[in-house]
Amino acid sequence: MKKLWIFPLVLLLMPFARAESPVHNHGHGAHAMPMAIEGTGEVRGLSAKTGKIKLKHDPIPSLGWPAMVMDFKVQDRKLLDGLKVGDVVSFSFVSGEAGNVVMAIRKQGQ
Ligand SMILES: [Cu+2]
Repeated sequence: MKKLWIFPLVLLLMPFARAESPVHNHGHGAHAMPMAIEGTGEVRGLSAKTGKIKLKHDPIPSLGWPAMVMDFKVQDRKLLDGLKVGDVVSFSFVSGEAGNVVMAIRKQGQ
């Protein structure tokens, strides 16, 4: 009769297996469904208030995107600290149901 108690045990453990620590949610996780995509570009605008950044990005072949100017959300508004219009950046983002969300961004050469 072992199976009878193993099943509830699995159910009990599931919430722990599913919980994702926000600390680890930085775009490198193998657990994240949308893969982080790398890009480079130039900052055209940003708003810490709305948590958005406008980037003129280079082509992104893995998505079939040509170079363009577009808005991204940022995963954390702190990512915008120290950035200004005109900065050349490399960044990683995920493209999914929540839109295009920058997970990491840094000035090139840093
Ligand atoms: Cu684009």
